[in-house]
Amino acid sequence: NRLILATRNTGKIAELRAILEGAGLGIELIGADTYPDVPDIKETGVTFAENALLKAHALAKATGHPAVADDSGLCVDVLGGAPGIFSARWAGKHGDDQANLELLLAQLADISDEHRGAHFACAAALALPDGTERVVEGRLEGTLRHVPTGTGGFGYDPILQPEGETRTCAELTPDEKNAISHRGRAFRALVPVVRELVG
Ligand code: ITT
Repeated sequence: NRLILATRNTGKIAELRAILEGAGLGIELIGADTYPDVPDIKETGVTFAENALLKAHALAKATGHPAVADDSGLCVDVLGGAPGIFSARWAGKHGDDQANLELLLAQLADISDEHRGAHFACAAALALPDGTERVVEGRLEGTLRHVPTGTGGFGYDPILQPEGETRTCAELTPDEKNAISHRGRAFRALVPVVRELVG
């Protein structure tokens, strides 16, 4: 049996492989890049869960195999939850992590430390070719630094300091990040569901 990882984000793919292999799923994990002809999926949902399901269903239908998808983002308290589902294109161009992070820091320049609460959110969706679907969510609470620090991870990792940590997500090892992250939590919760529905 195959499980398609319905994402083109290389940072996510690396983390998903580590998380799912660590859970001992025993199913072959296939990146969406194996199916280059599947057109880009329009993320028209208004929640992480809706968008994750859209991506999982599109790949399951196109490939005839079960697919998991991740929709995720950074939700900033003082911005009412933004960038949220718009995290990947906050500065305009989809996937320009550097520009997104810089714009966000500029928007928060006058916000003091005690008001810099934020969390990462992740919806992990599973879809089968017959239309069966499941979705679970995970969060990582923290605060936002003023200056990016660390070289690990991707996206907004250099500015998110998890609760109880002195380092940013970009200073954690991959295993340390996966152990506490929104993505780690969501996909570990999805594992028993995959076992039940995919085998
Ligand atoms: P796919 O849709 O192909 O999965 P994407 O990059 O477009 O890839 P999203 O729409 O879910 O994915 O956008 C997620 C964005 O949220 C991503 O670009 C990052 O900027 C941010 N993000 C998500 N998880 C993160 C993490 O663990 N660390 C840092 N930033 C993260």
